[in-house]
Amino acid sequence: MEWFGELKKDDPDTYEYIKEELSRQRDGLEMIPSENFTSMAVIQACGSVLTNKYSEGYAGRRYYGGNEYIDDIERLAISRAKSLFKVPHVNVQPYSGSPANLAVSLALCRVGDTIMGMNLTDGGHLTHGWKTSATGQLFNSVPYHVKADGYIDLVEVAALAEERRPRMIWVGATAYTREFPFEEFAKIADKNGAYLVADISHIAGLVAGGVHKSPVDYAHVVTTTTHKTLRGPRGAMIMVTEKGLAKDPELADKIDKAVFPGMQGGPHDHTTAGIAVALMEASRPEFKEYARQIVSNSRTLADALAANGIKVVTGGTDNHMILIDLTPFGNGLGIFAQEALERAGITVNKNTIPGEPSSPFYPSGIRLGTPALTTRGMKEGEMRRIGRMISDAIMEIKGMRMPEEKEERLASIREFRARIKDNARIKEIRSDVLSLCGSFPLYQGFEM
Ligand code: DSN
Repeated sequence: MEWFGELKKDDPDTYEYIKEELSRQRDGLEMIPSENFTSMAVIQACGSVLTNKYSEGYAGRRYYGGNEYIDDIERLAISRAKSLFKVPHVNVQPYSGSPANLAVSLALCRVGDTIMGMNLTDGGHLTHGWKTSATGQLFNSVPYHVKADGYIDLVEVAALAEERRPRMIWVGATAYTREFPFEEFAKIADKNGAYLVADISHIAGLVAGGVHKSPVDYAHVVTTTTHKTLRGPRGAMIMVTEKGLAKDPELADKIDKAVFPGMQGGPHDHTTAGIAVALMEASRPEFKEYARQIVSNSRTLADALAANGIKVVTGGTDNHMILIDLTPFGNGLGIFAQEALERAGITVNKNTIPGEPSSPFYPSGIRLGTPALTTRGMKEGEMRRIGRMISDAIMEIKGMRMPEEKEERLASIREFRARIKDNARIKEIRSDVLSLCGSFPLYQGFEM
């Protein structure tokens, strides 16, 4: 049977959109640091008959019949995760990172407890206590920050923990380009009797590949999404460490109960199968080389950008991600840089920078990374070429300014979007991107 043959026949509209998205992924440089290209094996597991099954509960303890093979799949994913990350307990059922983090918060804390996490506009994640997230509304959230140089302010973390005595401290971020100081966080958490929870969503593949320190000896609980550097399907895992079980022998049970029945119903078994496949792939020797290459690419790209006159937060990177500070061009210009790059076929996302002078919706930076390009096989030479393209595209926002009024802002973005379409340099970069993509085929041999 032709793969997608039925979809093409039954629902040509949906089929066409998927086909267009495949072309978009193939013909552009995907540089959102939280995205990646899974293997076809992962896609096949996710696109399987497992999507038909209900299996509330855990392996061997389900609320539905017919779960013999689902149990095998979930056990396989768990045992691979345990061995890859060297932890005694793993839950692979969270639908994604945000529910995983809320489940951990509910398992470890009571409503109203004090929690600490990195401030959102400094690079922290919504679910680490930001005011508009349930984690910021249910708990008394005390944010910590980065210093002017962009590195986490450990002196502030220690002082806040001592003063506010949090029940739980998050270490992890969504826009932080330096190695996380897990050991220093553990000292602070232990001294104040707090749980330390490491959210390694962004760096899980780097930890698995041995190019970022693992939090497992330091944190009580570790959460991660599975679709970023780990290169699996969209999903998440919660891991309980030996240190966590030593602090509370019932921790694993509390986490499992918080996921189901606390927060979720039936697990997405097709995703669990995709996670199992991705974990197997991440345990192969070639994944270590992949992780090493991601970081080398990221460092080379950061150097190339800096050499071309672009300001990089902290002056560089230790991981897969780079944060560009656009304030030398003006405040709140992230959207313009994102639009210019998108028109050139380079996908990044606007992002806040430390000490953000504008707002999360109109931030002053862009965030980009190398996991997906590294999956396509690109190396240092390509990063230098891409560094030049990105710098040149960013130069095209020179002279822009973000107006104060909302209506004026929207008009200004619309006007920029229309103008950048006909920009000669952006057109040149677009053809360079296309030729580069042609040399690094994606999902070769797969056609729709
Ligand atoms: N949205 C993810 C990211 O892009 O980093 C985090 O949830």
